[in-house]
Amino acid sequence: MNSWIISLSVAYLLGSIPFGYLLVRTFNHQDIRKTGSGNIGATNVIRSGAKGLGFATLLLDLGKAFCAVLIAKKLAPGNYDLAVATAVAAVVGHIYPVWLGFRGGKGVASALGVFLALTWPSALCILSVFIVVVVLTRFVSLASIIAAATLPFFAYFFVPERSAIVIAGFLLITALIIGKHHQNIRRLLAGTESRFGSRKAGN
Ligand code: NKO
Repeated sequence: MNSWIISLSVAYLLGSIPFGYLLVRTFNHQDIRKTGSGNIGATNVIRSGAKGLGFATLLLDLGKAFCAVLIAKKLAPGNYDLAVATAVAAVVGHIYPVWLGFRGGKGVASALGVFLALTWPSALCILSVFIVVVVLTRFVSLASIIAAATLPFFAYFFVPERSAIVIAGFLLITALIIGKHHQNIRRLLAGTESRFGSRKAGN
């Protein structure tokens, strides 16, 4: 029981570190939430003109989530239910950080981080889907939504255990990511979503 409490709270806290917001505030003295899409994720940091900070945001958001799952695996080796619940806690921390009034990112980089630690072949498949959609459409948001939708299938295929908690965890991560992209979905349907590499801010 102790390992559950420790893993889930450490994962939430790690996940809730808003690296995109912190890096842009520290180095560019701007509030990333007030530019472009207003998101604190790597895409919007790059969109704001801070390429280096954007890549750092991607790596740090991915890394914090990866570490959260590694800690769970160390605390309770072989407990896959706990590892998946911890993955959910890390993504929830990123999307709903207490520090930013529970208004955080969209969970894309952190989902990739947790799946790299949970079942890396599934992460590579999800990443491939993401890359194909970005190359074809240049919509990062659409790539994130489609990658998130395929995530439970790849994860189900590659996981060593298929308990109810594991499956519910995968579906929850997908639902959280797609739900957080509701404004992007509206813009995609309206034809006003900004494409990666274009200067237009996607409000
Ligand atoms: O600002 O609303 P926006 O247009 O920024 O952002 C939409 C975007 C938000 O997500 C991010 C995260 C960083 C994406 C950088 C892509 C680098 C490669 C990572 C691939 C992840 C694929 C796995 C997806 C799992 C669901 O969507």
